[in-house]
Amino acid sequence: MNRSSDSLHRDRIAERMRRPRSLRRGGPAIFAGCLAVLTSSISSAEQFELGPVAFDTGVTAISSFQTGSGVNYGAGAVDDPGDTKRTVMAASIEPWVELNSALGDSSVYAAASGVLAGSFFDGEVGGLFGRGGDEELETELLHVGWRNATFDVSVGAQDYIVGDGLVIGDGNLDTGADDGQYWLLPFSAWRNSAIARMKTDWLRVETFWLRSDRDFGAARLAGVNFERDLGQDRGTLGFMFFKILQGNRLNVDGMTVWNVRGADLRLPALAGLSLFGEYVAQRGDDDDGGGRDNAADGWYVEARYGIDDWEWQPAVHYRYMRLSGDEPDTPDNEEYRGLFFTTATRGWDTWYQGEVTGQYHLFNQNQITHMVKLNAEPSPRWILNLYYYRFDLDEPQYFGTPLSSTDWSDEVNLMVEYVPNPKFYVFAALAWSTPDSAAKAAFGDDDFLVFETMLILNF
Ligand SMILES: [Ca+2]
Ligand SMILES: [Ca+2]
Ligand SMILES: [Ca+2]
Repeated sequence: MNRSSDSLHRDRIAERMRRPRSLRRGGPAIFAGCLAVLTSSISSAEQFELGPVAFDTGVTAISSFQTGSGVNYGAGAVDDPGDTKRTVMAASIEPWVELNSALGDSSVYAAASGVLAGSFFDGEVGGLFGRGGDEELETELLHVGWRNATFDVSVGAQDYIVGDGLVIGDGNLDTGADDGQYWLLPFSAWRNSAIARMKTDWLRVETFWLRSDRDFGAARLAGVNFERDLGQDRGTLGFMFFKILQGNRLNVDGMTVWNVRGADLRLPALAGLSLFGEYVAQRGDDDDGGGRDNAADGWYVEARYGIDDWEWQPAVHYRYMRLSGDEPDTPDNEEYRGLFFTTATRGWDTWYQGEVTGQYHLFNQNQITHMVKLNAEPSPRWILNLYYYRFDLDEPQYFGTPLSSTDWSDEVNLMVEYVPNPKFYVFAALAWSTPDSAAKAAFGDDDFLVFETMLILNF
């Protein structure tokens, strides 16, 4: 199927594309704890005081190289069909400053940053969006807030992630045209926001109003999130509700979202085992899709078993995830929408699933995923990850184009991470994906192979 002229398909995919990839300073602990210590200190920067105001400043630089063959299973890049080999480099640099000023028992805080980003050579491997020569200079963080031991209120451009970012994570879809690149993810802040948080001993409550970037249709949403920490090493439970007040091209205007989740839940009898799971109901009206009722569901369960006593601290993970697809013979819209999922909150697989499939073809929509992941730490500086994914469609259609099968693809990813010091992070991965009958019908028969590296430097 030649998709180069299918602008709707391209738009819809583009809307759901999010580049994973920056170990953002102050972000969530990356990679299930193994990098947590390193990444929390990766934000080392200059600190100084001017009168009552404490300043933190720094610069984050990211660069990447990717090369792919058998692009889109041999169909070639979407923006240049037949071009089955692609190479792209990208780079971004982000100076940032954070301010804090104590006011008795409370404090006022603010942050600002700007990003210069660009792409070189062919352009994004899949050719969905992002070409060599794309560049952008734009503000990223720009917010102020006030907090004390119980309350925290902030407004402006800031990051906001709920849970591990399956639904609310990235407020800015990185595209070449608007953000200079698509894979480094220097842009993640909501373009505007108002967030009020309250923290008590037994519950955290957050109310939020968020506006995304233009690539996400300048979506406006408002909601509430509750989180209960079950105590030392017992995990977290969460509940969230929000409504999308305006969604434009996303066809999500009018959607309501209900979400319950559990993270890192432990069983006293089975040390080493931790459980994760989440359920998302997407309801309300599909106002931009003719007012149909939304009736979509998404959920996953995941188990991790780690052997901390062993020298390399190996761990095995298994995940099953099901995200509903639209059933053509019903009036309701059963198509689950990936919305604002982010990346690398618990590993590169949250929530880009598969370095090929998750980045170029399936975007947490009409999708069934089995994931097996093995990881180990040969030394405190080295992390190895091996993934096997099996992907199916939930319904036999690809972004609305009917197919005769749901059998999508199989994929293996091998990743190496190296953290020689707290200011430097190196990532390299080899990803191999082979199409099954549905992906063969939608794209082609060839294996899609990608090699990719990334460097992050904080100074
Ligand atoms: Ca954007
Ligand atoms: Ca982003
Ligand atoms: Ca339907």
